[in-house]
Amino acid sequence: TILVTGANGQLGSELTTALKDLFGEEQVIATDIVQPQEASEGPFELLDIQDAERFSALVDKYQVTQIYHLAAILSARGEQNPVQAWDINMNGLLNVLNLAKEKSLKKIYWPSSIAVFGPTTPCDNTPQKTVMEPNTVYGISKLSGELWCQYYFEKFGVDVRSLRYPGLIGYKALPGGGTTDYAVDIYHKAIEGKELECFLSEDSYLPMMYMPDAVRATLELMEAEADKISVHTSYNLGALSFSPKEIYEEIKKHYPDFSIRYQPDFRQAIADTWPNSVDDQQARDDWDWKPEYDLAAMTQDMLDNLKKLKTVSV
Ligand code: VAH
Repeated sequence: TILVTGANGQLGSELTTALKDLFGEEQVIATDIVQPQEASEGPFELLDIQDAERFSALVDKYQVTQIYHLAAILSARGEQNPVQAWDINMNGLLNVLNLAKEKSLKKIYWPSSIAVFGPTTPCDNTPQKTVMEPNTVYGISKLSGELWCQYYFEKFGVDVRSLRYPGLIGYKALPGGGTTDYAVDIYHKAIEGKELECFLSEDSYLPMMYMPDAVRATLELMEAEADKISVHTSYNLGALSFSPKEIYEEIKKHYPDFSIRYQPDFRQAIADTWPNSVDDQQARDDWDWKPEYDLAAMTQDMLDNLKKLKTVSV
């Protein structure tokens, strides 16, 4: 059985569905700190990832063999309350790693992020191994988390796998509290006929990825033979890179009247410290990673699906 934390989140909701499709509804236990807004098929349990006792009890109750630990505080929200973000992100991960060690769980998945890089990192085609001096609490927690994952692998043989996701863009659930959230919001605004007030400047390049690629990458990494995995911190994972201006121009091809206003706020300073693009050769070599969606294909698919969803809900 697989247990997913943060299952209501932007990534969690999509990965939970994909895992259910693969392994069966009853084999995937969705957990989150709040009830899901829409009831879905299959088991759901409330779980605060910092509650080690309840976590352990759930693992026993469902005879869990794998955990996808997705619950976390994202970059922008983390800066509002740094110590709390650190506690949630680190205690949650350490609870998972300890459970894996004590109960000999088969596999753990834990997402890292391009936020592990910082102002001193080379920002174009950022290498797998490079200078890492993140200056957000989220980035610090992800970098520390990567090292904890490697530590548990080396000392205790825990099979924990991880990807440094870029900004993720999907139509099913909204992100919450990230620096890349504008790239999801922009599609909603275009369809609603509203102007986007963009919290990043027009030329802020960031690495991004369409959700189907992110979900596929995750499942491919988790299905790969253990001896193919050479990186035990976290893999760089690339797909596309664009600026607010470029995604805006692409959407304008579909909605010529769409307008955008640039109003950079504190998130600009975060974006400025992150790469423009990453080198993901190691993931390509080890387990054959290859992205499918470019900006045009993603935009077409996002708009088609969002339109469908909005018509249903009206
Ligand atoms: C954030 N989307 O903005 C997350 C992230 C690539 C960045 O991990 O905080």
